[in-house]
Amino acid sequence: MKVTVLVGGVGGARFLQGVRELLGVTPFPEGTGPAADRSSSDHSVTAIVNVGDDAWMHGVRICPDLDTCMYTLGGGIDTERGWGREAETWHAKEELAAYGADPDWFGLGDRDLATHLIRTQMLDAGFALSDITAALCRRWQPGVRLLPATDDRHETHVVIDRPEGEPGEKVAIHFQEWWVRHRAQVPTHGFAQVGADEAKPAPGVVEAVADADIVLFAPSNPVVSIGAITSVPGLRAALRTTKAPVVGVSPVIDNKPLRGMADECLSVIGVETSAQAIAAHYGSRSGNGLLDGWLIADGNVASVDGVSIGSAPLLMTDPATTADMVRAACALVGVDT
Ligand code: GDP
Ligand code: FO1
Ligand code: CA
Repeated sequence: MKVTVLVGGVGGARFLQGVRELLGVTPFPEGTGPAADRSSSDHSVTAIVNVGDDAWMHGVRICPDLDTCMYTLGGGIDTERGWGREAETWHAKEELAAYGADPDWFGLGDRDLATHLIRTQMLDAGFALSDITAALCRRWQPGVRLLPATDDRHETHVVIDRPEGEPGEKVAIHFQEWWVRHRAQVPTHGFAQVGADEAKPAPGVVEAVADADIVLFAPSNPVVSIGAITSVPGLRAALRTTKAPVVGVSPVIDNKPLRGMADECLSVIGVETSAQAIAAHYGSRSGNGLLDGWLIADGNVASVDGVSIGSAPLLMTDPATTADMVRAACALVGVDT
């Protein structure tokens, strides 16, 4: 079976652990790693990963959601923080601060920096982000094919009131500045993808959607993770036309996101923080939207015409529990796992 999952960072990575637990490992890059020597799994899992968070900092390219997925699945993540490397040290950050280097609000860990240095060297040498990701995954063996949604620039920027500006004056800042520096606590008007006009899906992305047996939306941030992926030109059309059923999993339980600032993002686009409102925002494929199925937490309610609604425990406490959640998402549209 071919399973394709749209993912952001922490929520996406934990969901992928459940998918891998349920279906077994996918050799990635093809022909390498533990799964290559075993024909134990007839399944293949492809993750289409958000790149809207990506940024240049101190001359290196950071891809937080790709790295969060890679480190989580590869066993190198700092599980407390949810991003960056375990056993991290911060000497480079301290030295940069001693020089007064900008930005001083973003932390690059010493171990993590190695990933960014290799990525940046490969970008400079002309490699595509999708090829670089495959190269980095030779080390981490995530057991899932990780594809950036696009190899092109497609960064999320956030429109806020210009600090100390005239009333009504606005400015767009990079998503990381909004998220990390301002913690989303500034008057905010909207999101925009910089580069969206030119961007195209990375190689393999449209095929992964078109040829899938099921497409899943991880319980990732509906706005700046899933929304940023579906705004890559061609992605929405691929999702609307695939023969595979498309099933989303709610990132919200009892009207609260589990972590992160999904509620701030949702309120900017005028969507309530509820399983119902997020499902209505994604919409039904039988209408103009993206979903055939929507999995919500036991005890919650949602109803959208044309969308099958199911419920299950949605806390991703460990890969085995998350695997049950993935199984429930598949069963909702009659896909046996
Ligand atoms: P980010 O890129 O690191 O912000 O991570 P994602 O966009 O992939 O996921 C963030 C979302 O994951 C948040 O909105 C959380 O509500 C959701 N999330 C985190 N843990 C859980 C969980 O255990 N269950 C569910 N259903 N959602 C979760
Ligand atoms: N999040 C922070 O809150 N502060 C940081 O200094 C920070 C650094 C950082 C470096 C690499 C990386 O992959 C992620 C990093 N994050 C940091 C997390 C990241 O900003 C966000 O959580 C995501 O982009 C939202 O998904
Ligand atoms: Ca993210």
